[in-house]
Amino acid sequence: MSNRLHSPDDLPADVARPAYRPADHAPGIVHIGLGAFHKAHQAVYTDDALAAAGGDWRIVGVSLRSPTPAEELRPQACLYTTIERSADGSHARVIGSLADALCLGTDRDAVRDALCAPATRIVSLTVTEKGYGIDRASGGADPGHPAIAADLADPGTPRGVAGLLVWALGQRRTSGTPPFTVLCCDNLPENGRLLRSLLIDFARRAAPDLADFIASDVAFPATMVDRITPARGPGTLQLARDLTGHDDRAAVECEAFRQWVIEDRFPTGRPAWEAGGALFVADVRPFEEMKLRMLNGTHSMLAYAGFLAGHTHVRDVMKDPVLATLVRRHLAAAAATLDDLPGVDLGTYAEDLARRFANPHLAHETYQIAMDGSEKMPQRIFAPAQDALRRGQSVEPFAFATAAWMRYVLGRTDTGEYYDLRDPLSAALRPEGDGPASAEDVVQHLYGIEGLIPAALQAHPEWTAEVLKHLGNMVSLGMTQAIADAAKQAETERPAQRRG
Ligand code: CS2
Repeated sequence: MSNRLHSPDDLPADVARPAYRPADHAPGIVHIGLGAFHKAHQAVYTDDALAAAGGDWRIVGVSLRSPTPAEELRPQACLYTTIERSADGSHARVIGSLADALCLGTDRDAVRDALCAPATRIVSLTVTEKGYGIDRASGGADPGHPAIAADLADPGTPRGVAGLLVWALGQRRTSGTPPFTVLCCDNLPENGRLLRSLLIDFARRAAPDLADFIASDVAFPATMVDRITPARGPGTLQLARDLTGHDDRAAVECEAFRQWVIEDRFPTGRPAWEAGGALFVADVRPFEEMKLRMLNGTHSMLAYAGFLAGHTHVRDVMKDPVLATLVRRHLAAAAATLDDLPGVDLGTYAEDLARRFANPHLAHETYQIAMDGSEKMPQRIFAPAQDALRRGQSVEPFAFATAAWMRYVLGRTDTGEYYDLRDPLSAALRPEGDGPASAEDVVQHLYGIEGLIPAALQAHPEWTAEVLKHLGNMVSLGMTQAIADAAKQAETERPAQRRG
């Protein structure tokens, strides 16, 4: 007999489970991007909110392309296990906040119904940075993005985020249903504002009468989300079985830490996410900059340098004393670009991050974080680098991170192994030819990609000199030696100071 997870009742005593009857709560949220991060983050906060305050706030999860999440979840009543992994051990918790799991490709009518339902008051999203099709320079829609192009050509059968949301907002307006609140939960700078400008611009092109309505009537609260959630590894499902006694094909592993800072602008209501520890604030931006620059920026630096130095996981990078020195230097340099944030000690935040990265129980691959660099580098590395220049601080750590990314873009390790770049710009990023590339050629090539590296940085002689120095070392001496040289230099520098 199958022992598939199917009920929250039939679990060992030490497995946490919903402190409410899931079936008693109707859906109120549609979430687009039914991946591990959503299941480890927003769905957990919603589980806490339902337990504390009830309400019809369960989630209809939608994946745009892959039918796999729905296939995994539906046979188990959309229940799944989160496994928190820390020095305290592995703690299993079964989550009941997902009410249904759909795939746009195969369940189009059900997705449309969910988006149009008056009960749906929030549409939240985690589709990764590249999923939206935002032209960062204009803030509008990028007509070269495949989903934007397809949806502009056929707005009645949308496939992508902008097309789908604009279509649904149009349907709701026609039927007199109030619009839903749109909550972008991806690691983008000012994510609410960015998604708003994307939808307004998309509407201008596809449904012009909706643009002003979206601008005036739809709320796009900004939010900062945080929980390290590695892609599921081979041991995850076995661990779920060991802990819960059930076969759970949808289990996720994550760290114990989680944080959610949200702008409190939900005209049609929201779950009591504060019950799970979410912080509601008037201005998310300082929190978001702190997280994007310190956590994500350092992550990207250590992913490129670490991957090329032969480290598979973030925890291995942190065990390498030379790279660990560069991690700490980067954390301090990123902190030095931030304004004061009342109630937050950035030194403590940095120490906590170093500890979180070192978590020996999480198998978080450097190759996973290295993905989509062209979408991540601007807010994680280039923006703080520009602020460092403005503040008269050293750009060395950001130049090192940039050089490591540029070296990664070459697509081949020092020992000659090829790897897939996994970046929407990969065809443009990799310089022509397979022969050895000089640092100058690589920098010139990447500087020439429109809208990627800010012109102000390119024009700054100190910046380009630092990037060239590090990239030159990486190309000629190899990654290990270049990292060792950079760390030696870092040890002689004064740590980055925040200027008051
Ligand atoms: C990581 C993030 O893959 C990446 O680019 O930097 O997914 C990171 O783990 C999360 O933002 C943590 O909240």
